[in-house]
Amino acid sequence: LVLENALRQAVERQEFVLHYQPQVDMGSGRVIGAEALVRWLHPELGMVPPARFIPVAEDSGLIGAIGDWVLYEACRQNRAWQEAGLPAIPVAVNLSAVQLRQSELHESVAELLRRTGLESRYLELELTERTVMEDAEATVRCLRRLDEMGVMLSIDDFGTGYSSLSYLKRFPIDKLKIDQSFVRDIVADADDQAIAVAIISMGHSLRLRVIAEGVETAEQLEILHRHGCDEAQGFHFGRPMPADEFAAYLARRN
Ligand code: G
Ligand code: G
Ligand code: MN
Ligand code: NA
Repeated sequence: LVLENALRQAVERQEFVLHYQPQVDMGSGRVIGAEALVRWLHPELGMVPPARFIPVAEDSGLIGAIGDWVLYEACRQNRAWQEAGLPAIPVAVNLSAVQLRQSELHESVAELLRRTGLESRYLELELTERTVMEDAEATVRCLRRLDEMGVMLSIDDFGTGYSSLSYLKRFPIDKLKIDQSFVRDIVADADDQAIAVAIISMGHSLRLRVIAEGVETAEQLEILHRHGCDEAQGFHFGRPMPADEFAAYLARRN
């Protein structure tokens, strides 16, 4: 409850910032995306990680206001980068289950794109495997509307839940994100490697792009690249960083 009250104030006082983590094309080495990750800078507690406050936000209903702000800020920032002449890349925003269940989600996303002037193809929405499978029929309808608008869609933490393959086929998604738990020990653990390879192969069979999360070393990268993984994200390329640092990184790398 203490955290919930502090979070309520944080919404009013605008204590949130977004950090951005690069996503890199394995073939060319170019930055082809950025994942926006929210940070809460509390005046006394310091930086509160999202893993601590997002669940509180979901239970208290504050996720609506926080999620709206995150979406707006990511789109506004991405549009500003484009206007400053930086290479145009999509920004990926994490959506919680509560946000996906809003019946008017596609309308608020359309309104947000109008307001910020960002083209829909430069917004990507990340949904976890758990979130999309929770109410798969409703998810299909919702994702179809977003897909028709031209928004990119990806499944986050893939491999940690259990997707029905028939639903995976019906979701109009663009990308699978291999969960970092399979990447961490991919060099030494044959089972993790087998799972990652299976996800890449299945993703490609369904004509999806596949990105590996949590890539920290050149050895991990080499194995993933050898097995045809399309993209990578992780500390090996860059940590989540403040907007100005990310802009400098993007300008330097591309
Ligand atoms: O940022 P960090 O690397 O600590 O992220 C921890 C978790 O918080 C991840 O599971 C990430 O998806 C989630 N997260 C980060 N930013 C957001 C956000 O804006 N909305 C939601 N729903 N989850 C987020
Ligand atoms: O669940 P989601 O994929 O949205 O969360 C991303 C989380 O993973 C963030 O907390 C981010 O800081 C973290 N992360 C990103 N890259 C790496 C990495 O290379 N290693 C580790 N251990 N964590 C990472
Ligand atoms: Mn994510
Ligand atoms: Na993830």
